Amino acid sequence: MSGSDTIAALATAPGRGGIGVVRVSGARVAEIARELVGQLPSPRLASYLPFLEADGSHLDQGLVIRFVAPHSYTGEDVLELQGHGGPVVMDMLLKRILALGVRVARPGEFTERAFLNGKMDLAQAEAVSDLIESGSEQAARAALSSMQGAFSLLVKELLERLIHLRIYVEAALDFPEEEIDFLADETIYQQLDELKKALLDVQRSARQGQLLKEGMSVVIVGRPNVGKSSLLNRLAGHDAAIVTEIAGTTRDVLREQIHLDGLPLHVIDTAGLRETDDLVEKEGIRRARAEINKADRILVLIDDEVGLSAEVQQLLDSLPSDIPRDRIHNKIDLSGRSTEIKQSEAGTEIWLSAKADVGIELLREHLKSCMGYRQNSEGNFTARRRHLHALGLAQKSVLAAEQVLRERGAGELAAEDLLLAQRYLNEITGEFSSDDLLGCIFSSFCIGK
Ligand SMILES: Nc1nc2c(ncn2[C@@H]2O[C@H](COP(=O)(O)OP(=O)(O)O)[C@@H](O)[C@H]2O)c(=O)[nH]1
Ligand SMILES: [Mg+2]
Repeated sequence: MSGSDTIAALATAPGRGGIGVVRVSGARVAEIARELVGQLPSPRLASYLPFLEADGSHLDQGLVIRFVAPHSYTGEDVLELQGHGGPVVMDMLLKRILALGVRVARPGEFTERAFLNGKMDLAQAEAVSDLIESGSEQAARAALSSMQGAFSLLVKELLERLIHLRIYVEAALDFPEEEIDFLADETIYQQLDELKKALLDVQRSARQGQLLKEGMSVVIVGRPNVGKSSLLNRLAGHDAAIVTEIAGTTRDVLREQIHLDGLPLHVIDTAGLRETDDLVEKEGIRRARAEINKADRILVLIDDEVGLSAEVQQLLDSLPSDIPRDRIHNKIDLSGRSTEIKQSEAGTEIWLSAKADVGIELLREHLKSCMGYRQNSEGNFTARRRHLHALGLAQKSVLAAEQVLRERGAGELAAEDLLLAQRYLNEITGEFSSDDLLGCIFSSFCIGK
């Protein structure tokens, strides 16, 4: 990245503040410093100096810190100027720096340079923004941990397993005259199993991390009139949806964005699922099904007076099996049951009343814990949809590799699938490690003998 232009931007929020920070990064920093503060400040030391206009008059004074490449945030020469945090003063300072031939930084450009200069990988760079954007203490802690490399480390461990496996498979292909038939060797399958398990673990944690960061979308489904819209209103804290005793009231998909202790939750109310000839309701049900398939979690609402009827059972059976679901038994004010939460084979079951406002707290707590809200948030990290996608593709490729190996003993195809899986994992951290694989092969196998 040396030779890239020098950029500057206000690093603190615009507006009034005790201090405002302008950051400059790039090859011309030393020159800018001489012009702006009349000297080259010692690296990493805070120097209290006047900021100079072109004619030598003072425009402000404050602390100046110079960082010398590569020991800076961006990995380039960096100058940080801490002036008085008023919009006019900051503007004057920035203008003066730009007049020295510096360009205004694009959003995220400092971090982008940090990534390009190898100061952090892509997942870490993304976590920087997640940390700044975080809406809850949990999310902030998790983002920090991603920024410090917790997630990247897990990905790196997966990559190591994967590369190890590839060495095995590729060696078998490169040296078919070797006496041992690597591909028939059980260790390959053992390694495959371990890799699959590790991949699942990381996927699970990343999923959690993504919920914490991006929030969880929860769709409320159930037979007509069980109280879905009432529950949505209760969670939202206002009358978002129309509630009547007429079955089929809700036809459109309704969304409410709420926060549970800072964790974003997208609650989606849908038309009741039933057979109907009403054209509008039919369309509503079609849309409800579409929402269900996209949801992170399904709340199946059941009228506690009716219980698990054949219709409810049918509805439960019709839900996608790969999305977690909870059974919420509503209207306990009518059935006379008391509020309760319990784990059963069917998942979590909660008894409450949306109308009487009983047991809603149990549901809120449950949803929070599904999103990774824990008092002790150690081990959490944030992840993004992109990461989950890449992990999913890597998993698919690994499964494909296993299949062609087991069913056809096709080492070449398996090697290709494994290489693909490696690419997907590399996408997460953004590092394209070309084929350093050969180096690995030679160092871990005694080929020459
Ligand atoms: N007694 C009682 N009635 C409820 C409760 N929840 C909803 N209802 C009533 O059930 C009817 C249908 O509610 P609604 O929220 O529109 O159900 P939806 O069709 O599933 O959206 C309305 O008359 C609500 O007032 C509850 O917890 N207890
Ligand atoms: Mg409704």
